[in-house]
Amino acid sequence: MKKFINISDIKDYKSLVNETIDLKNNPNKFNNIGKNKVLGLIFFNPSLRTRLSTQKAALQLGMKTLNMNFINEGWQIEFEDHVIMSGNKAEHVKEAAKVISQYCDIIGIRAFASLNNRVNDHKDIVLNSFVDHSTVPVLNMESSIAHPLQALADSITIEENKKSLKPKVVLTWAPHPKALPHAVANSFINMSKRNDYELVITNPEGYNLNPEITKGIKVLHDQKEAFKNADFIYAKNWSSYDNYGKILINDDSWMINEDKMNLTNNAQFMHCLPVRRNVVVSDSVIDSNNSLIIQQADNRTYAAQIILKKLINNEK
Ligand code: AN0
Ligand code: CP
Repeated sequence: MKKFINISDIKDYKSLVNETIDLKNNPNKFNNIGKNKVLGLIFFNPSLRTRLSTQKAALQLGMKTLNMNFINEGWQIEFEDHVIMSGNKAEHVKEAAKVISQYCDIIGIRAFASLNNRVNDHKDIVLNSFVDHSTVPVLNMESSIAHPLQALADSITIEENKKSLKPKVVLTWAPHPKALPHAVANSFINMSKRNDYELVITNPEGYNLNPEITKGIKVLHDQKEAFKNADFIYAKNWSSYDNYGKILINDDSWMINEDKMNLTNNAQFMHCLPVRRNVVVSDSVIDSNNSLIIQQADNRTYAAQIILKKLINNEK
């Protein structure tokens, strides 16, 4: 693997899941393969889990890490070609990516969607500029359109907890006061397609996701109908895709609560975190024995570790 940008970079998904579970049972198995190598973690947005779990993954492979937070530490970077750089942006990605590549053997990038220009967000300009101009492998730590490390951790969590071969997995929209990106939902769907899940998406009208990604998947606007017989409820907010980046309604009747969980097949609750309690999901659901949120966050370490291993060794 020369880069990890999207779920499609994984060739054999099932064997990767098995390798990751194996690694979780023996996390120090490859503790020397990253010796004398450096992972650079570059953040254009905040993070808790991604920042710490990816560092931990690197440490467990014997790698060292460098962190830089471009929100308030770096020069403002220009990503457009052929511009006269007389404004606020002091440095072009062409130089920044090559310079960072000299200090790091792998570069992780976090760069969320702007949510104000769908065409540009689709181009995933920040991440792809680093792919184009770096001379070392690039790791997606959530870009405009994808969060594949989260999706890999989520599928490990489902594998560990599923009670049937083909569980019913429901991806449900939930309310949120801020406009959020589509990346987590997109990668969750792309990951589910690689697994034997019965995936159902439920969201209010106006909140359908990118039709190219949801093609062939059942989308219901009736949340309670969708919850029937579900084995896993994966909650996530996203802003409108059609009316790009906008909050159309913030219907709090879409919050996940016990009454809705009672419609399911004793489903387990999932969320990528961070989560707003009693907005997205009630305390009673998030604190119940059926909540998998902490296990999901734990699995982020092993997801990152297996991907770093493949990037270090250029394995399939
Ligand atoms: C981000 C999002 O929805 O993409 C990150 C999730 C991992 N969430 C927030 O900004 C709250
Ligand atoms: N789930 C996740 O990516 O969390 P952070 O935004 O805290 O990294």
